Amino acid sequence: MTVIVTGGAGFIGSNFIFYTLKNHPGYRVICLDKLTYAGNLSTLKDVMDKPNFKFVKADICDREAVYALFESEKPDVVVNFAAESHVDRSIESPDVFLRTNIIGASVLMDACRKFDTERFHQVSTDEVYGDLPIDRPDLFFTEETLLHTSSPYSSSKASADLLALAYHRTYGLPVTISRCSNNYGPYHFPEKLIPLMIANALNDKPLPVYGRGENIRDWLYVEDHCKAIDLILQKGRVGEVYNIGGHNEMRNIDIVKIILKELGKPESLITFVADRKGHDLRYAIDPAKIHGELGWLPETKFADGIKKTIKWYLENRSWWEEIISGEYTDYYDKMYSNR
Ligand code: NAD
Ligand code: TDX
Repeated sequence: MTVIVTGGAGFIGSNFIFYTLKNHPGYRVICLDKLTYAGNLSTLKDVMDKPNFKFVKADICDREAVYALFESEKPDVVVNFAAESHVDRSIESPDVFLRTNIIGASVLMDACRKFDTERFHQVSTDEVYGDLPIDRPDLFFTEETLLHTSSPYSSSKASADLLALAYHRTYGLPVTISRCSNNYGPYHFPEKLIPLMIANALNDKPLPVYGRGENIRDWLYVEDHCKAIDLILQKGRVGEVYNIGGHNEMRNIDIVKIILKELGKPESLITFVADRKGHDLRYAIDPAKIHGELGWLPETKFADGIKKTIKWYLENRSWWEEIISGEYTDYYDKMYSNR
């Protein structure tokens, strides 16, 4: 079995590569990644020398490069994690989101058609459903919920989902789609809420909470997401969408307070800043379908997962310190200096 994992030098893709190599030692895994600001080759250093792993630097929008890779590797399965993934960046400059997240996905699907790949899995997000009201805890996103996006990021992800379903219906391409809630865990890029707050707290810098910190996200430990995708590849039905989430809703402010407490830092570091434009209020996944059909359940409780994550950031300071000392500093200044 040969699996191409796109975006495997990023947060979830790298964790998926580790999961796959560990749980399917007989598979060949090829990581295709452009190494944008969010991709780090150092993340993959422990698997680089494995005989059944290969890294290829390429852009998923580069049709020639993608076709050449498919021609030489003849993948059985393609899992597409490659994306521009940060909502705040999409608000500043949508273009690259449309290019990578939509055109890139279509190039990969064209390659799957051309080379008769047995499965194309599109890694999508709960953000395609828009948001839910904070005062209606009885409402959840199901696979039937209408797509109703808020940001250029989520619109680009929804577009790719629609394209994947269209390729299935029009060309019979064997696609599956998963829509997951917010992930956290090792190798999470420090522009996102949890790693940003850990890094700032450790450096005694202000913790910038958007609005009043009352927005709610549904957090899932990254390994549980990887396990769910693996199950969909093994047992999922083609043409189907599977929601992934662990009923773990939390307000941003509460997450930030947990991090401060765990690190022994004062709450006075919390700074309320201008809200995100179009800020989604609440995400909450109903995972009944993947539980009922595939038997998936999350294994890591948030209380344990956040401790493991903080420990990882403490033990792997060089990984994230290198990132926040590089060109990322310009981004941070631009986004937070006048907020
Ligand atoms: P990430 O930003 O950490 O990593 C993205 C990776 O894609 C990077 O390695 C980057 O170099 C690569 N990439 C970007 N553009 C590329 C291109 N044109 N060609 C090839 N490679 C390219 O993202 P992540 O948080 O790991 O998210 C992975 C996927 O999961 C995304 O599709 C995202 O929409 C989805 N998702 C993320 C979350 C979350 O909480 N992080 C939740 C649900 C779904
Ligand atoms: O500095 C911050 N302060 C803050 O209050 C940042 C970076 C975020 N926030 C808030 C905004 C959100 O309500 O925290 C919440 C989480 O923000 P992000 O980490 O940027 O994640 P989110 O916007 O929820 O999107 C994430 O989950 C769904 C991923 O980045 C997406 O790729 C995924 O699809």
